[in-house]
Amino acid sequence: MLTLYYAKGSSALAPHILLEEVGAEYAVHEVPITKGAHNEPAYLEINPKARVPALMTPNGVITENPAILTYIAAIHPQAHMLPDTPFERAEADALCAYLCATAHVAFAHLLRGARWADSEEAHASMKAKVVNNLRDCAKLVETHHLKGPWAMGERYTFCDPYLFLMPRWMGKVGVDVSDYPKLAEHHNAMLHRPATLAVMAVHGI
Ligand SMILES: N[C@@H](CCC(=O)N[C@@H](CS)C(=O)NCC(=O)O)C(=O)O
Repeated sequence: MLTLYYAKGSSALAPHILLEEVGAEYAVHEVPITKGAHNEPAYLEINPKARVPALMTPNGVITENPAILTYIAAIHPQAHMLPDTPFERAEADALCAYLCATAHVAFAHLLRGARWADSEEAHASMKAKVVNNLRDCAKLVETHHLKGPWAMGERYTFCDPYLFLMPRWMGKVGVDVSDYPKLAEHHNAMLHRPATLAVMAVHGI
């Protein structure tokens, strides 16, 4: 049995959608980060990083979206969510790494500046960079990481629900996804999948 620790509207949307897509047997456990539940001792025992998502598996806990997504894909081979060749697998991993280490971190500078600096002035300066940094990320992904209609081309794979998050981050700072036609088409296609809609309903978005 798998248990996904998630917060509503967070990046846990990605593995949550993938769990639905593959028809996994799973439970969910809400960790309301707006109430600080991710900093409570009980949750820190699950994920000492104090972040969601985390996935409890029969072998232990997995953290970090790229690792959680590939694990879900790997243990549900019938759902065919991994790319077919080692090269394509590396391309999909590169997209997930970029979303995790660059795009999500660029977005985090909006509200989490205290991680990197103490002064109000520094926080304001970091916030001011978010729009342009997310524009750069969107252009890069649109040009180099999104084959269309799905990230890896004709077939939906484990990285698509993660890519779904990017227009959400962009929208929070007023960057319009329609400026990026392939990304907009991808987002729209995601919004037509029953798994996406079912999970969005659980998250109340
Ligand atoms: N690199 C991590 C990032 C996880 C992350 O930052 N999650 C956010 C929610 S989207 C969180 O838990 N934020 C709480 C905080 O920053 O205190 C991953 O991809 O899983």
